[in-house]
Amino acid sequence: TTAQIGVTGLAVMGRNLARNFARNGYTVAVHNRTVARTRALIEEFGGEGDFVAAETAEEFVAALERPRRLVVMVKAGEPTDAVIAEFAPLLEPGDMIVDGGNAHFADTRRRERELRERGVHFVGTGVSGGEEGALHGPSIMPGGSAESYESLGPMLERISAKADDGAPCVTHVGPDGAGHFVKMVHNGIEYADMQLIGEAYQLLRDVAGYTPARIADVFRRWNTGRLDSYLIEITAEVLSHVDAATGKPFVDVVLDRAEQKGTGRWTVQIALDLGVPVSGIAEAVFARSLSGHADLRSAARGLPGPTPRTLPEAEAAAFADRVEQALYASKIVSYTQGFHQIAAASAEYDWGVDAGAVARIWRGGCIIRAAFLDRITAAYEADPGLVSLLSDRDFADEIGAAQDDWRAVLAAATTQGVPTPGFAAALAYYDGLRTDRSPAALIQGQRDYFGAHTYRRTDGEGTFHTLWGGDRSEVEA
Ligand code: NBP
Repeated sequence: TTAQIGVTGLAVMGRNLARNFARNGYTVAVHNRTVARTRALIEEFGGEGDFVAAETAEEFVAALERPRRLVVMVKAGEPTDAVIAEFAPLLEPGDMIVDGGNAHFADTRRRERELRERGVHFVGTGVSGGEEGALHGPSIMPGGSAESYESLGPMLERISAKADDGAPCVTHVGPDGAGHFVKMVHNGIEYADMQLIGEAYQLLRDVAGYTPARIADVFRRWNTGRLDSYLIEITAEVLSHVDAATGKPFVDVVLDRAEQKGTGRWTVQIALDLGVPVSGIAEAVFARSLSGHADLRSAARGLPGPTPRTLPEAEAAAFADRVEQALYASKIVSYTQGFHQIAAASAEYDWGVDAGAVARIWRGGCIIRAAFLDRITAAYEADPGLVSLLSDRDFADEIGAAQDDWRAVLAAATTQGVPTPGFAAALAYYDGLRTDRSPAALIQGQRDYFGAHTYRRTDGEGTFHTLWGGDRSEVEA
């Protein structure tokens, strides 16, 4: 037998991806460092399609038709390098290694360069949607050479999620690390979305005085409108769930310390390097971090705050509507920031990423899938050179219509002591961009005062310094 594709690394993701290929009619070679996993896959799911079980790297490579397509689904980091080191000597020019793990894009760039020297295509590929996505159709974000996409594209399109209009959720994102970069920003946006939803929940609870079950109903209603999305849907499910042991709302028995695996942190680290303000994503990462500092939190427990006061029932429903406006406006801002980061990296690394296509392939098979993404695609289709999502007329109109409520919600949050770093950062970004004159002028003055760092003037060309320690005359620098 010759297999059209091979998957090595058969933990949850690899196993399900291999099954997905097999269920779509491909013959799939399967391999795992620990042979027991390979045997278990064949035993449990061998009937689902044509699998070729390989116990050694040599058997695995020999089972693949040429040019070989070899998908690596192992733990990101050193395991990926170990697997590449094991397989690369067995491959021939034209073969393809598809890394479907959550690799750092800089690692992907390095691996692609190294393998290119051997004539092997390295295709760093973002795969979103977790275990279920891998089995039933993920959103797939492949990088690498255009030539490799010609060979892989049709197979990836077959196994990918399909959006509501039937379009496969996969596109060739761009060369080398572009796919993994876009996957990383996807995860960063996911952090921001979750944080914003969390803040909306907290406001409905503490300001509107709603129970979790009632908040679930509010989210269900929102899910029929412009916020229609997977995350809003599962939020309603989680909020309406009752703990069997105690009979309490599930959300009240879960320890409030959020964990993270690191792609959100990468997004922020890299944004800092690129000089892109992704404040919404950063606040989401920091909020998780803050929640985990049990020592700081217990030390702060006695600090004074406002007297808790919930709204009278008659005002609560109107407040909930305002929270929807604030959530939607903040969401527009966090996507604006994420797409800015993708555009900045695309320019820096010469990737030529099509932002509209990225929004299109996030419409299915991934955690941030949402009706809203159609709008982003439309915005970039209307103007491929769009500087910012906020400069799209429709988004600008919507955020303009939301702004009074957005501000009112933040005012209430501040007065009542409900932390809303995501909503607040989004509004500060919006106002920071909108403003005619920012205090950056003053900062330039301060920098020139203490460090002779110079400044430019609003009324002409050139760079200047004021002799602060002398007669305060201005000199050309
Ligand atoms: P894990 O990330 O838990 O990795 C386990 C796999 O890596 C096993 O097959 C293991 O082999 C293999 N492996 C390790 Br660990 N070290 C190895 C080495 N030195 N040489 C060869 N193989 C090695 O699996 P996962 O949760 O299925 O995720 C796979 C990839 O997909 C990861 O990069 C992950 O970040 C990414 N991802 C995961 C999700 C998700 O929802 N879980 C979603 C999207 C992307 P063994 O069986 O011999 O120990």
